[in-house]
Amino acid sequence: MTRIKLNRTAQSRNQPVAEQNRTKFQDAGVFVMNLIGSPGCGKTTILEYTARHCPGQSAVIVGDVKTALDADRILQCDIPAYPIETGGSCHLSAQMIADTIARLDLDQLDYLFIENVGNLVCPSTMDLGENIKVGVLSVPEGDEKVRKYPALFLRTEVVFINKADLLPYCPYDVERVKEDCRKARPDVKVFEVSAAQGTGFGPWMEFLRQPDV
Ligand SMILES: Nc1nc2c(ncn2[C@@H]2O[C@H](COP(=O)(O)OP(=O)(O)OP(=O)(O)O)[C@@H](O)[C@H]2O)c(=O)[nH]1
Ligand SMILES: [Mg+2]
Repeated sequence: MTRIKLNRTAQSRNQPVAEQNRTKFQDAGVFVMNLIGSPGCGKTTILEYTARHCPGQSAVIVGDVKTALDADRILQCDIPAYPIETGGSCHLSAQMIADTIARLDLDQLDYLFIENVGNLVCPSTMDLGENIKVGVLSVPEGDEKVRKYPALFLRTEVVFINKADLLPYCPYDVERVKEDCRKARPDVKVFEVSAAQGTGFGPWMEFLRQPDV
């Protein structure tokens, strides 16, 4: 009971700031994506590939409990990256994004990618003001994640199935996962990729050129 009350309070504090962020993003004409997935599913590797091939000006905000290691990886792709150390929090908040974008010239950007803290639960209901949520799954995690974490997959316009190169070694029913994603959200776009090998990204690049959401 107490837990639900606390969650509601956190949400009600978060939402007005998320709306302010959204207005700033809309005014600047920047398309904002919030990437959510388990620790190690490949969010940063997907963003490294995306940053290198993005069809416009982009920047990345990277949330981690500790360290700026992932932001450093993005910087090495010659893309501006802004680390947020949450210091223990399991998700980013709209206020953390507001504080970070205060240092950014949004008018210069076409795309802003936000890598959330690795977690399939806590970030799913926390609005940051983004245009879309992007779920990231990976083959070695097992193929039941969409069923087990419905709160996230009801909200994701795009889902990656990453580490497709490991399909020969891991039991994973790709078609069933795609079907689960569509059951959760009929208009979802599912992209099967190997970020490590840089394969399967054509449809994602096409989507970025013309996001139809
Ligand atoms: N085999 C394989 N390994 C991958 C792939 N993508 C990422 N990895 C590896 O998976 C590990 C984790 O990748 P990251 O991109 O750091 O994952 P992350 O989701 O950003 O992790 P956190 O930020 O810690 O939550 C690294 O060792 C990557 O090299 C892939 O497509 N195939
Ligand atoms: Mg990462």
